[in-house]
Amino acid sequence: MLNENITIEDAHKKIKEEVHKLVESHRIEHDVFYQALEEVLFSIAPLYLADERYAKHNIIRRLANPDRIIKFKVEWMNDKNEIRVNTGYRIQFNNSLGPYKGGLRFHPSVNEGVLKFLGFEQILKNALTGLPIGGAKGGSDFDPKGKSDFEVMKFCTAFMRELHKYIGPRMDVPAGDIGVGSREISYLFGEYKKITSTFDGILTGKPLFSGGSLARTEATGYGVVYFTEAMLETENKESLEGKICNVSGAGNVALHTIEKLLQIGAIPVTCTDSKGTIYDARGVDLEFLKDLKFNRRGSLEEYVVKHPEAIYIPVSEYPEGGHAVWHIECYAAFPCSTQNELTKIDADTLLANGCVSVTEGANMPSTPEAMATFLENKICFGPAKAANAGGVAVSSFEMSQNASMIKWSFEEVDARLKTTMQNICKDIATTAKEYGVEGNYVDGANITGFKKVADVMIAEGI
Ligand code: NDP
Ligand code: 2IT
Repeated sequence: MLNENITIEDAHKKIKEEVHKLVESHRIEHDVFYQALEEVLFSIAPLYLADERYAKHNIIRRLANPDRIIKFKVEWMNDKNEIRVNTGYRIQFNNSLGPYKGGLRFHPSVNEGVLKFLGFEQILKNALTGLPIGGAKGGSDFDPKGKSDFEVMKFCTAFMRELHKYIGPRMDVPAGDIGVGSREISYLFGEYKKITSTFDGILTGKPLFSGGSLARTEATGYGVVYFTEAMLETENKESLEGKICNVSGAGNVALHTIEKLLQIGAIPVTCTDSKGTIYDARGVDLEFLKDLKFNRRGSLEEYVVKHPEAIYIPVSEYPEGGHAVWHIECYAAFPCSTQNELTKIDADTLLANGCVSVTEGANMPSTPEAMATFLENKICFGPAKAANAGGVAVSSFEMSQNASMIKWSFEEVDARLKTTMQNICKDIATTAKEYGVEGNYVDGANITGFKKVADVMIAEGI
C-alpha cells in the first residue's frame, strides 16, 4: 500500500536514486580493477593491432574475465563470545601457465574489485617470473588489527573451512599479502591439515617447521632491491650504494626492502604505516622496527620515543593530495605499502627533488597520473608486476621443494631469486626496445607478460 503523501513519480525518483547509489558504489569498488586493466591494454595496443590472432581469439575479453569468483561467508566468535560475520573471497583468474597462485589479503578495504585488480596483475607478474604459475588472489574484509591471537586463529580456521574446498597443490596455492603473514598462514595451514588429514603444500609462506622455504619471508623486499640494482645498471645510472632511499610501508615488503638496502650500503631514511611517517636522516633503526611491527604490532609513533632525533609526521599533517614520505629528498623511492599511495603531486615533488629511480614494492602504488609523470620524465621506473615478483617466485620455489620433499639452503634460494629478478629486468628491457619504447619498463613488462599468457591461451583453445 503506497503512502498517500508519496506520488508514484516520487517513488520512482527515490528508487532511481537508490539504484544510482548502488551502481556508483559498484563502479567505485571496481575502479582499481579498470585502472589495472586499462594500463595493460594501453601498453599492449601496438602488439594487439599488429597480430590479428589476439582479436580473432578474443583474448582481451577472455583475459579480463576471471575463470571464477568464489565468495563465501565466514562466521567466527570473538573473545567476548559474540558471533561475527565477514566475507571471504578467492578469485581464480587464469591458470594458463600453471596452478592458480597469489596471496590472501585481510584488510577492511578488501572487496571484489580490489581482488580482481590484484588477481589480474598477478597473472602477468607470475608470467614474468618464467615459472609455472597462474594468477589468483583472495582474502577477506576481516581486520586483524586490534584482534587477539585467539581471534585471528578463530577467523583463520573459519576461513579455511570454506577455502579448503577450492585449493590444492596442483589447483590453487594461496600465500600472504597485506594482513596475512606467517601467523595467519600457520593457522590456515593447521586447519587445512585437520580437515583433510594431508600434509600438502597448499599454501606458501609457511613457517620453516611447516614446510616453508628459507628466504620466502625476505623474498619480495630483497627482490625489489635486486631488480632496482639491475635496472640502474641497465640504464647506466649510479648504483644505490651510499644513496638516500625513501621507503613507504612498515610491513613485510617495506622492512625487507630496508634490510637489503642496508646490506648493500644504501641509506634508507623513511618508513610509514597507516597513521604516519618516520624520517630518520641517519638511516632507520631496522632492529627496532622489526620488533615494533612484527613482534609487538605497534604504531610508528613509538619510534621517536626511542629515537628523539627522528621526525614523526602524522597523516593529518601530510601535504594536501599527497604523502609526506615522497616530499623528502632522495635518490631512489620504494613505495611498499598499498595501491595508489603515490600521487601526481608526490611524483612532481620527487622529480623536483632530484629522484632518479622509483621501484614499486607494493601492487600498483603509483596512480596513473604519477606513473605517466615518471615515464614522461624518463627516470628509471620499475613497475610492480616486475619489481615485486620476487615474493611469488620464491613461493614457486617453495612449491618445488614441497613437491620433491627437499629443502634448499638460504643461499641457494637467494641466489635463484637474484637471478630471477635480473632476468625479469633483462627481458622487459629487451621487449621495450623491440617495441620501440626503450627504457619504458611498464610497456616492457605488460607486453612480455601478456604475450606469454595469450600465446598459451591461443594454443590451448577454448
Ligand atoms: P603487510 O601487512 O606486512 O604491511 C602493510 C604495510 O602497509 C603496513 O605498514 C601498513 O600499515 C601499510 N598499509 C596497508 N594498507 C594501508 C593503507 N590503506 N594506508 C596506509 N598504509 C597502509 O603487507 P605486505 O608488506 O605484505 O604488503 C605490502 C604491499 O606489497 C601490498 O601492496 C602487497 O600487495 C604487496 N606485495 C606483497 C608481497 C608479499 O610477499 N607479502 C608480494 C608482492 C607484493 P599498518 O602497519 O598501520 O597496518
Ligand atoms: O602480490 C603478490 O605477489 C603476493 N602477495 C605474493 C603471492 C604469492 O603467491 O607468493
